[in-house]
Amino acid sequence: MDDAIMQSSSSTCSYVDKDHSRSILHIDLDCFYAQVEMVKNPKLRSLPLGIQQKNIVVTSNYEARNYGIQKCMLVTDALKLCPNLKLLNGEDLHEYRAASNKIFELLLCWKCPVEKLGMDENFIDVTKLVLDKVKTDNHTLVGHLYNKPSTDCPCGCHSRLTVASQIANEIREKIYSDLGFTTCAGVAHNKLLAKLICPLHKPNNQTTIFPEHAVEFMSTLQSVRSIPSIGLKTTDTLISHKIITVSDLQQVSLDVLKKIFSSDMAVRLKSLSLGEDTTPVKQSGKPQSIGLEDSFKTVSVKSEVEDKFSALLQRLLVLVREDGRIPVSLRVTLRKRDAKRLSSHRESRQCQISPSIFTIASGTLTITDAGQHKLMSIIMRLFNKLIDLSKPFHLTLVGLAFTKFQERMTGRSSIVNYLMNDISVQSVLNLQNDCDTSATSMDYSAASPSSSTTTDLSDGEVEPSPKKPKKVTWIAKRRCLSKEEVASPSKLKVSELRLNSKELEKVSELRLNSRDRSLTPRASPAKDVLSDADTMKDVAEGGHCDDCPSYVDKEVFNSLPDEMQQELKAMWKNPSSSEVARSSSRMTNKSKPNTILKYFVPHK
Ligand code: DCP
Ligand code: MG
Ligand code: MG
Repeated sequence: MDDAIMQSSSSTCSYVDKDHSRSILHIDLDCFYAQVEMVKNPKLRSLPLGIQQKNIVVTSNYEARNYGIQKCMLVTDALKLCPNLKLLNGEDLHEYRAASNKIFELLLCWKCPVEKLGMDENFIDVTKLVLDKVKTDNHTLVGHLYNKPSTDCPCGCHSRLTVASQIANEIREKIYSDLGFTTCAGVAHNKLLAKLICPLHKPNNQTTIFPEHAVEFMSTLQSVRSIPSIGLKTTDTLISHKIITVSDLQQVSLDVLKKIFSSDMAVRLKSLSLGEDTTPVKQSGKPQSIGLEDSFKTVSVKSEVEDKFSALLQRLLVLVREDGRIPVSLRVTLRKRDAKRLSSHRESRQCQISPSIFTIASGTLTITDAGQHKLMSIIMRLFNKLIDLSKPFHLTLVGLAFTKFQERMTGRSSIVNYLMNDISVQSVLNLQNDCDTSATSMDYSAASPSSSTTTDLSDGEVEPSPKKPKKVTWIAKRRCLSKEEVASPSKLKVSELRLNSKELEKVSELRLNSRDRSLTPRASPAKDVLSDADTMKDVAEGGHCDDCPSYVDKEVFNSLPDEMQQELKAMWKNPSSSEVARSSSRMTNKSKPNTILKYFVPHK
């Protein structure tokens, strides 16, 4: 690296001034896919085992690694190293995902923020837990320590990280005793160091690093690419400026970096090279999208593509069923090979789909044959838009993903959110009666999650995304709605609540759109189909809700989450202070887009 762009890193090593208050763990499963197979079939433990996807060994157990087998090695090369290698097909990720979810759920038991990172890794912020424990007794570090400390850090981080190492050990033991998996853990005061130190003593071990050794540890990383948030493009740019190792990055002056990158990026890169990272552990929820891809040599015939999609869809539906949310958007991805240029590129198209394609039976997401048929026709329609069938085509990958889901919030949030959430989906129904076609020029670009993905709203299977309750968007699409596509399963929530209450009486000139309700797929007949008369009727039989007004269906009330029951009770005690009451008072204001009004259609 050029001397001219180097500066001494000593001035940036003053770790004592930095904030070391957090205690972060990074936990990674050992040879994950292989372990899942070994837990399922313990006889495999003594064999060298490789997990094969296509012609690649994506991972292998440590027995096989003794032969020199590495992740993502060609099967042929792996077999040369270890002719006795037992190979299992790992293309169906179903069981790996299930194991991953079990581990995540187990980690939640510590009541600390857990951030899932890929299938076999999680960050856990144990700061609070450590603060509770650090006051008691003397603590001994568990596992390895990256370098002995020369002096104690005045902020007390050594003691805290020592306690964190005990918690890491406790968690790892629990994962092993409950689920049978061995893991590695990294313990540090930030995510970057915890992740990078984690694999230092593999397998089945853990390593702690104190902040004072961050700079030195980072300087041992050979490539800037080893830093998790430095991607391929940044790596290439750095390399083109002869910044290759993390040590190079530590030494290059910030001014020089600012000439190459934006100021923020330059500062971030510099910090990362020094092992500094302030990003929080963000509690993971459900994934934003659920997708599968299938890659192959070449497919050039439409019927073959259809078969590939059909097989993918079957597998994807299993995942969606497990997830439990109702998909409202579907993306199709193709990788096209350009035979002339010997290159390939991906293209995607997505469209919104009606939640009514799915049904909820006994709390489980299901899809009928007709629903599957419909999904296949949507997929092939998107495919037709991506491929000009009048010309030859060569595909090397097809992918399917459900990219948006209808939230089914319960209890955790205000009842107003519960309702609002529905409103965004529900409102499309109202557009049957309330249409303004002049709004078709609405800019839809915001709905596209990435530049490589186009959101196709011209498809028949349209329904507004729950997160984007833009009335005009729905208006633009309303002409495409077929009868069965206008149902909203979330509508059931309204039916369940039977908000045919005093609040609703305030807008007695409004009526529930009974046609919409009868289309609610999730609803049992007893609950979902309320006639106009029902909406004002007293249904006070059954249930144990002593505080309920007489017009409330007590059975339905009792089936609501506790928090929601409490919220309703509070509302009934003091209507003026409740969110719902506020919502209902807004109901007469037609200009507000997100009011409960959207559930109702004015009498004609
Ligand atoms: N995986 C994959 N393709 C890759 C890398 C990994 O399909 N290029 C899969 C197989 C792994 C799993 O992801 O089992 C987790 O990846 P890790 O990098 O954590 O590797 P392992 O858990 O297999 O091994 P290690 O013990 O090194 O963590
Ligand atoms: Mg792993
Ligand atoms: Mg991993």
